[in-house]
Amino acid sequence: MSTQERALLEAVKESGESTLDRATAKAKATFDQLLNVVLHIAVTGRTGSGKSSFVNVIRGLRDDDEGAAPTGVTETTMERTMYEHPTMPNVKIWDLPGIGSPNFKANKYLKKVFCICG
Ligand SMILES: Nc1nc2c(ncn2[C@@H]2O[C@H](COP(=O)(O)OP(=O)(O)OP(=O)(O)O)[C@@H](O)[C@H]2O)c(=O)[nH]1
Ligand SMILES: [Mg+2]
Repeated sequence: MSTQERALLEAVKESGESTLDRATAKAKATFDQLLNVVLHIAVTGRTGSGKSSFVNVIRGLRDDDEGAAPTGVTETTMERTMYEHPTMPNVKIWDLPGIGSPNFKANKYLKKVFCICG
């Protein structure tokens, strides 16, 4: 038996399936599942710390490009906004308001931004 055949047999055994076809189908299903995973990344921090600028850089945009997150020297982002990654549509980047301003006090932040009640 060749090294390749031994490796194949070992892979089928490790998959917990009885045949190569079944192991292949299982691997494909797992792979498809992984491709469908949505990754949400939330960017938070103090007002004016550069969150929206960071989101734009991650998306390969300049601040004045169309579709870029608005940036500014005064408090700018007033509600959570989702942006898609340019090449990975399953990656969602959330630009959040700044924390700690009178509009978004630290102790009310989560409730106000995510409507988490309780
Ligand atoms: N010098 C410098 N300025 C930056 C940097 N990142 C952002 N800025 C500037 O800082 C200011 C605030 O940037 P924003 O990205 O709007 O900050 P923010 O955290 O989204 O602000 P809010 O939406 O108000 O919470 C803007 O004038 C940006 O151009 C940086 O890395 N260096
Ligand atoms: Mg902002």
